Amino acid sequence: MTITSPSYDRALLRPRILHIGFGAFARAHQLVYLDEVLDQTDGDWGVVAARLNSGAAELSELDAADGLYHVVAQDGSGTDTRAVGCVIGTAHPARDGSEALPDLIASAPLSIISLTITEKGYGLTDGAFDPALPANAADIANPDAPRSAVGVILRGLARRRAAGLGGVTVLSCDNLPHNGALCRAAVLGMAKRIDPDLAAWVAQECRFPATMVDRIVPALTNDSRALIAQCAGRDDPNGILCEPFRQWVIEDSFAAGRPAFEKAGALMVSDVAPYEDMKLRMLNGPHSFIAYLGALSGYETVADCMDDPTLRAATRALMLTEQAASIAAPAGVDLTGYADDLIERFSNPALRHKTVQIAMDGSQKLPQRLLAGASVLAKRGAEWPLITAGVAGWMGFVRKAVLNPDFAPLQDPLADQIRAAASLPDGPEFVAAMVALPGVFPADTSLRATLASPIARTYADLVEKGPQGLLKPLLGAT
Ligand code: NAI
Ligand code: CS2
Repeated sequence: MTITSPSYDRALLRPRILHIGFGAFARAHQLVYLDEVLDQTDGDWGVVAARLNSGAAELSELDAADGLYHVVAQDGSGTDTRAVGCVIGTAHPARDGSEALPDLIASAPLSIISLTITEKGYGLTDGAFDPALPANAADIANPDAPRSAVGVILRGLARRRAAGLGGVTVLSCDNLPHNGALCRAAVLGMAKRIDPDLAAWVAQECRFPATMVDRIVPALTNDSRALIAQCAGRDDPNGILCEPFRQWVIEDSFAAGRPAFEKAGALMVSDVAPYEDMKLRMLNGPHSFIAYLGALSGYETVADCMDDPTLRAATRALMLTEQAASIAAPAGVDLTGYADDLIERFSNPALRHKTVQIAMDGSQKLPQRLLAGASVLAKRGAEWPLITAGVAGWMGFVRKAVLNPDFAPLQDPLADQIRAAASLPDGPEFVAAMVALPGVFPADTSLRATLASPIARTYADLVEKGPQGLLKPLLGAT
């Protein structure tokens, strides 16, 4: 059993980064990069790991372990275990009080607030700050006791400004297109409604770089926890299992310095957009396609789906004939090779990445993962039958989850509206109600109608013939 442990002096670390959303992904991605940077450069880039909602007990367990936790990377050929040491403290409002995170943001050493708060955590609709969403409305009405991530950040920034300190970098690491700009829109959108002077200060002093983040990190299960215990030599509730592959592309625009992320292999660039588009459409779109059509086929994991010849071929065809055609590849990237590597990564037998996990929050994922590519193809007069099959799969999945809770839980911020749609007769009425959900299909009415037009027929095919019966003829046609 070999464990790579921090080689740097942990006593030198100070609270320079606040990570909000210390879930599965951050543990295996941003914090591993930072750990490797520290191994090479020493420095004082310590992290305070925070969560806003659940998970206070796990954070206390992390404190009890002196901030050390384990990341196990595994594929068919073996495991690699790392003890990560960059966490120097934890914060949770329910445990430490509502000023705990703003206190940190307003402290002099703090330079970066990094985020993995899921797509829904930004409080956006159609890519814009939505003041009507309940969490946003509550924080606008009561900015001194915020509950949303954006409200907490603003409360901290307001105190930072009052203390005469400079701005910080807010580093979104969520799977959103142009995540830096969207994060900025969310923070400024709320700031303008709370205090226009604060909004002007944030716009001037803070930076919101875009990032493309990639590493497949399934939620911890009893099985992965047992494997981590075996590899780490102790039970570790904050440990995580992931694939060996990782990628991070970061817009090099920081307000108050940054770790030398490039030393751990991150690509620092001036324009992240081509990488974001490639990853969201080639990886995440097919991931959602597999999640919905795979779950409806009775498959528990992504790797199980890749063992099914029809789903495997359909996923690759979706990548190469539709999604790849909708993007401009980053310089030097061969999209066929990228697609083949993705199919290999999806086939990793060790991860047991659940289709039902990826299926959650579909209303927040479909726009950038599937409908964005369809929009490009539609404007060009090309066809998008596999994307349509994925969208029909989403509708079939959520309907089945509403009507049969033993099949899968319905987890989505629009769950109430989805339940209302699923109470309609199965067929065109249900499909039309799903298309009309806020923020999923494009706001442009003509484009929305074009994208929606093939879906009722494809959905009917899915209901009548099942995923295999729907996909096989599409493969013949592509
Ligand atoms: P997770 O469920 O382990 O952690 C999610 C974190 O977000 C938790 O701390 C949770 O409390 C917080 N959160 C959820 N809703 C929130 C809200 N409305 N406001 C504030 N915080 C909220 O999930 P995981 O795997 O860490 O993924 C998080 C995000 O990271 C994903 O949604 C995605 O955008 C991104 N990501 C995940 C990858 C993965 O393979 N797990 C890979 C690439 C990106
Ligand atoms: C997945 C992603 O849960 C999901 O929706 O599609 O989180 C995926 O694992 C990552 O983006 C891989 O980088």
